[in-house]
Amino acid sequence: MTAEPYVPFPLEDERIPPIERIDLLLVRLPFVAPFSISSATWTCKETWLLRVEGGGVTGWGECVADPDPFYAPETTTSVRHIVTEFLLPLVEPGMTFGELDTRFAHVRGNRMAKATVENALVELAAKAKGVPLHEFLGGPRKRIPSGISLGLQETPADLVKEVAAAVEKGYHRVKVKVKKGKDVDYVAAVRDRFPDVPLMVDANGDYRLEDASHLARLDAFGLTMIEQPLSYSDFYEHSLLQRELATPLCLDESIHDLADAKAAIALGGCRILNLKQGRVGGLLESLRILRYAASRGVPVWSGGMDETGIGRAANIHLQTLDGFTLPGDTSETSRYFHEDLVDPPVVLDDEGFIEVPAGAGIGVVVVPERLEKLTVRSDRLK
Ligand code: OSB
Ligand code: MG
Repeated sequence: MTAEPYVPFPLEDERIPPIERIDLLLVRLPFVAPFSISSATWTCKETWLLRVEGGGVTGWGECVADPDPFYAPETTTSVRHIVTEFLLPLVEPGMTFGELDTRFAHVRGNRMAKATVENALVELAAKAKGVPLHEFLGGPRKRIPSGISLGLQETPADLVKEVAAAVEKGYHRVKVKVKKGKDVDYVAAVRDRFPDVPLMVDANGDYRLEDASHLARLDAFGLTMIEQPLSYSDFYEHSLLQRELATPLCLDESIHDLADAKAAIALGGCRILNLKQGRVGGLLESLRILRYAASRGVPVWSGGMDETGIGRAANIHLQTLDGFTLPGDTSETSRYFHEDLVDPPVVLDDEGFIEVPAGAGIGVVVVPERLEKLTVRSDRLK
């Protein structure tokens, strides 16, 4: 079997602008409420921002790795190591993003670290050109649909209350976290109250193949999908599980790159993809996955990593591209933060859509006083 010829994206021919200064900032933003998934609880967003300055403009890249390895193997500490020791030394102004991608391929894995650097450089290049990120990537100016991810709750009644608030706000679809012992009863309570709301669940790998008949009970609720029911490292058992379920499976943390997406789709391990640009190495690899999934008729939506306004904006711009066929996990800023680093905050319009920022690059402005207040460590790298 011969591989299809690879058609490069316009982004691959864009060039990295001159760079005068690079800073790696560790920021910590308290959440409005703790956020729990089956494998972790977070009370704040703590992550790296990479700030790259040159030619009078600034590019920002936000890392999606957490301080802990409870969602994915990379951590803030591993990202710092990989970014400073291995990735930044490969960056040369004047080279194209295609060339950068080829160089980065020599560093195996560590795709959250790669995305941090690539995001900052792509934003710098878009700003140097004076164009919004979505345009730089080839996406039209349009609104994107909203979606919300609700953390694990104490009781089904608590969850119903959260869902009611989300529906009231106008979110286009609601995702609820589940784990063993907090699943069927919780979903049943939500469905009882909201028979028609587009609803899905995310287990973050809490189940095993032996739980197939239990998970099949979720088929009764008309969920749009079940996200990552099995291990963060599996495609094969997901393919076996999918045969036992009517509800489509979606993979999140087991997809790190295009090769993973191809394997998972070919095996039947997922019928829908959660694409997090920060998890798959950045925007270029996201374009590849998006194109591949579209060619296979696989719906894609944009996941989130409870990002600050910087990563949130990058996700919003990316979602203007064809291939994002379902509402994702892009919610209002206020769902996570009383105070964000950037202005303006993400808000829903009266039809539950999110506007794409119009300015150059990510189109949102980092507010210096808030950045200073929320930065807990700062390293000048160049
Ligand atoms: O599994 O999609 C996930 C947040 C952190 C880590 C993993 C996940 C999530 C979310 C929240 O579901 C998505 C968001 O609101 O940004
Ligand atoms: Mg998920």
